[in-house]
Amino acid sequence: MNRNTREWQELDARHYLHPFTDFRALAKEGSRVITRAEGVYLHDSEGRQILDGMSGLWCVNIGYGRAELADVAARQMRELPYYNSFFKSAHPPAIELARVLAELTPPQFKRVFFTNSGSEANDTILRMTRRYWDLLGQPQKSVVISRINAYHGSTMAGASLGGMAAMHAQGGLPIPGIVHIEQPYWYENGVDATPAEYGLRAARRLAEKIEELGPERVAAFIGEPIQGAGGVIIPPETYWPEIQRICREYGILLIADEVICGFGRTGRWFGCEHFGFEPDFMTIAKGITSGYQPLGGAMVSDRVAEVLVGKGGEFHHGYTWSGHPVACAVALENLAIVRREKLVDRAREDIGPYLQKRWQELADHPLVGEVRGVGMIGALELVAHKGSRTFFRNRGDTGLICRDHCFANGLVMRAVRDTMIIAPPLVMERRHVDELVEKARKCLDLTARDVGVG
Ligand code: PXG
Repeated sequence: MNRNTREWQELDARHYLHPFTDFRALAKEGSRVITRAEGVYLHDSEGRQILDGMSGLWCVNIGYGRAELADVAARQMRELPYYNSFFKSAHPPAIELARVLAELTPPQFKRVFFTNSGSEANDTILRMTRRYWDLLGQPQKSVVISRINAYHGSTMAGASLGGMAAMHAQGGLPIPGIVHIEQPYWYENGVDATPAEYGLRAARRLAEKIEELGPERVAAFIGEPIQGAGGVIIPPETYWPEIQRICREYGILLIADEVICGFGRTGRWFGCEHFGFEPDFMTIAKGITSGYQPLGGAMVSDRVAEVLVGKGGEFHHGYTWSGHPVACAVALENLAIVRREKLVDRAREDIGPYLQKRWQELADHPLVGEVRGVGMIGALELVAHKGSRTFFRNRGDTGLICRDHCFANGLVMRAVRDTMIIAPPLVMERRHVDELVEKARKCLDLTARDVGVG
């Protein structure tokens, strides 16, 4: 596998269809080929070093190059590379991981259903939710309420649960029985209110939608504690407690999609603990293995298990790789490292607050309308006029310009429309945070010059 950049790009353009990509445009431009990584740095085929401000895709929480994980994977492949959990079978890595997850998750969770991704976990949860109400003799309770601009994956159910208009426009989505309400995006939607007031207003959209549909038809509400792919939308602190109150008032299930927030990103093990609510299901993936193996899961609360397990009957659902032994063994070692190195406490009390303090310094930049963040996640809203909260006319163009400057200057910072977002590895040191913020400022300057702001 020793080719030069040009050769990689030609083969890539000819044979490889990338996710979320304009195939034709990329084939013309050529991909950036990442060849190796160490700690918090990526290295590309041109020998350039790039600071990874996104932990891969929100997942490499313990950083790259951890030999312990490679060793565990090799050992597991020699001992038992594969066996399934269908037909009354099981194996130690999956059982052990299920036990550890019961320990790490909030007290209402003691059971997990393994998948290979967050998308599959959300498909699983949608089916479990409907089966739950079915078993309770209320099959008409089948509608799931989600939010506009949510991201819950790319399978048919995942993309339907998500609220991305561009995804819905391709392939006849959403599938029936899924509806969307306003997202709790104070900076865009709450100009006339304090964050606290707006949080309540946004949460009450759920009650309005339930009343409109009829509570007897509504099965569940799903939300990311913080919307990641939607642009790191951090709801006001009044939002989640009110959502929980409404779910309880109407007796509907509450699903927290913890694919990004889970495993320490916010400075708590799970985002619901940061915001103080108790979901009935949690979607998990990404940080569970720090990306060293594909793995996801649906955490099932006791309330749901009482019915799904308690009432018996086969649940006709599962994947060949559900609870894959190598993925589970790697997850166990990854979680042991997160615990041993106290990475969650560190995100809450040490490196997280340091990142947030330095990140906030960017608020004085003429392009930056809002700086937000918590733990090891953050966002900058780039705007045309910060005083009047005026967005750019062609939303998205400025974000792309800034993102390209970041790449050219050795930093991965993602753009969602004109929102610049970061979710760096939890193992970052202060010097890495300093480098990230300094590079971000430099790229904001370059962007401001290009778009004529400031
Ligand atoms: N839920 C959430 C909250 C996610 O962020 C998924 C589900 C789906 O997980 P899988 O493992 O099926 O990808 C995700 C994934 C982006 C981006 O552009 C984010 C994700 C995936 C791809 C791109 O920020 N998150």
